[in-house]
Amino acid sequence: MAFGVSAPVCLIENDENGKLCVRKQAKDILDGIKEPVVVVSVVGLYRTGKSYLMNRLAGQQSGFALGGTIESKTKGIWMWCVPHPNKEGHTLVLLDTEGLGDVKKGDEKHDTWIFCLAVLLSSTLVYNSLGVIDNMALEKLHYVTELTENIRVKAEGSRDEDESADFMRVFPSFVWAVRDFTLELTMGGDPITSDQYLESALKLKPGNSPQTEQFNLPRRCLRHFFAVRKCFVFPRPASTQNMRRMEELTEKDLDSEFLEQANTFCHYIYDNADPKTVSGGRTITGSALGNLAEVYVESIRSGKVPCLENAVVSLAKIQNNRAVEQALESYMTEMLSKAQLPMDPADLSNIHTVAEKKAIEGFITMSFNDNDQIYQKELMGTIYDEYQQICQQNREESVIQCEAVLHTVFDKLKKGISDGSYLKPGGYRLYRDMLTQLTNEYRARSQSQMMSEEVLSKFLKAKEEVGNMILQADESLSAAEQEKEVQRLKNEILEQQQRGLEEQNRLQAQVFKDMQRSHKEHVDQIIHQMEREQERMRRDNEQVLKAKLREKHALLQQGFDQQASRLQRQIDCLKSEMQEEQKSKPSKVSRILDGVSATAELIVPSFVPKFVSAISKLFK
Ligand SMILES: Nc1nc2c(ncn2[C@@H]2O[C@H](COP(=O)(O)OP(=O)(O)OP(=O)(O)O)[C@@H](O)[C@H]2O)c(=O)[nH]1
Ligand SMILES: [Mg+2]
Repeated sequence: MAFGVSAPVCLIENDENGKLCVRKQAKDILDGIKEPVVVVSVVGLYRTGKSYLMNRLAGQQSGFALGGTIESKTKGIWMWCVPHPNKEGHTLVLLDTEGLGDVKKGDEKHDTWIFCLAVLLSSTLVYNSLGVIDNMALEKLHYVTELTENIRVKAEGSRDEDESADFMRVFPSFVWAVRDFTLELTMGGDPITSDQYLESALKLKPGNSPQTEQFNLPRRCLRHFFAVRKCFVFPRPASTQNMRRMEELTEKDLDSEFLEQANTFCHYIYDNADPKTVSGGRTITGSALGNLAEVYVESIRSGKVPCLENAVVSLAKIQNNRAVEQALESYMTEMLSKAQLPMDPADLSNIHTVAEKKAIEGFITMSFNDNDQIYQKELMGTIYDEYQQICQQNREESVIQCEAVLHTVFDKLKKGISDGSYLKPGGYRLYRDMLTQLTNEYRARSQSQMMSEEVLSKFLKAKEEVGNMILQADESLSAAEQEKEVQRLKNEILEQQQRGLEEQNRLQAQVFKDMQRSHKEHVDQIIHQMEREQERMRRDNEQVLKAKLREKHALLQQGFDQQASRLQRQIDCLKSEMQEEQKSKPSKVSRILDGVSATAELIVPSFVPKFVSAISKLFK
């Protein structure tokens, strides 16, 4: 299987001052990814075949550099973005990390941060180790026991009582890949699955002596932080001789059982690894992942503990400003390429509707925790202003075209006036007939133009004086006839002005119709997005709940009654939180509606929103 074309690049490494930094090349690649990302990272001790396993996930023989010697190879965190093999519209981001525990590095904290970053950036974390899952293997995984010191979920001052639920909700799912596994998977003579193998290795010991505590700690951390745990065991892939040149080996040179396991592992990841989300159930795109990496690395650089809640706030600011910018850009590009001014306002409105829909879609995918729709309202207002400018330009273009027609059509009349042809007895009749004939001709030639009547109205008003002059000069008419004619002329001008006004009213009605459509589009899309996020959040919570119930059951079975009842309290809390969340849905929706409608009213005073289809569904 081969589905990646790009090559791995370094995402995070030490700069010349020995501090972690995000590499621009990788950031640029992520910036270009506007679709959701499934992020799989691998961590583990150095020289354990991590890079090789990641290459298999990329469907490639080579990519992440392998080392054939005892020296550690991968430095920092490397990234490889490939199209997701079976989730359309998703990118699979593989993160290969520097091997942990290389004594030559002499910087323990560096390893800790690599581990934390892998946890923070991924949606699935693969822990890779050689041999068996025994106490030693778990002791080497001490990084999990330090997660609570090195990662904060909530911002300062709002630390939750049940921190493990917070971690569980935001942490990736956990996969333990045991390499060079030579044992048989049986327990008490019965075959067991690799998952059962992992769970039995994570069993807690009763008692609370310091030794027992030390034994239980990594196990408890794994059980408490990672709601979804999975294990795969792999036999040795090839002979020692061959393994030094793994990159050159074809499938037939590899052990068939290894191949089978590797395929099962890869398919498990493709089918089950979720898109990366941050607190609140929000799926993030590649570009947001790049920003997230920068935010976390920045806090580590400045000596702070990375905090998920703060990161989401920083990320939201960056993402939302960019989301508004890009949505506007998309709107303008679409409008400028499709609209050919002057054009029928209804056609222009249709182009605007499509362009706005696309822009909102783009905005919604990219924006982030725009809780009070602050940025979306900004987008709504700016698109409206841009659209009004385009409409104004459309009117101006239409005026230019109408005036050109007017100029050509009424040229004859102008000539007649200037050479005095109408200044004679019976001249007024001639003038009037000519005016009527040319007015009809003008209308016939400019009827498709929205400003046609308005332009004509101004023209006729300007000609009122000349008409009166010709009338006064026409001696063939009696004073009474002249008087009647003056009145008729006045009425005619008024009628024409009325036509112009009606034309303008039709344009105004179009503005309201546009606003109505735009409002509906914004609300529909926000609610749709909110539903997706809530669904995701509900799933995350249910996963946490299930894990806690499972854990409680296990604790009771092993006689940890006190811990089990503490867990029960956490379960009750979580359940009531979930109920509250469900109950608050209608009020959230009406807050959104109020906010967006208020913005629409600000933009177009006296705008009355028509309520939208999606809402009735939500109140059921
Ligand atoms: N024993 C064993 N060796 C493997 C396995 N997979 C790959 N190797 C070999 O182990 C060596 C190291 O593989 P890498 O994939 O570079 O290991 P790594 O964990 O990424 O190493 P670092 O980047 O240094 O941490 C290479 O020679 C591989 O060919 C495996 O399953 N078992
Ligand atoms: Mg490596």
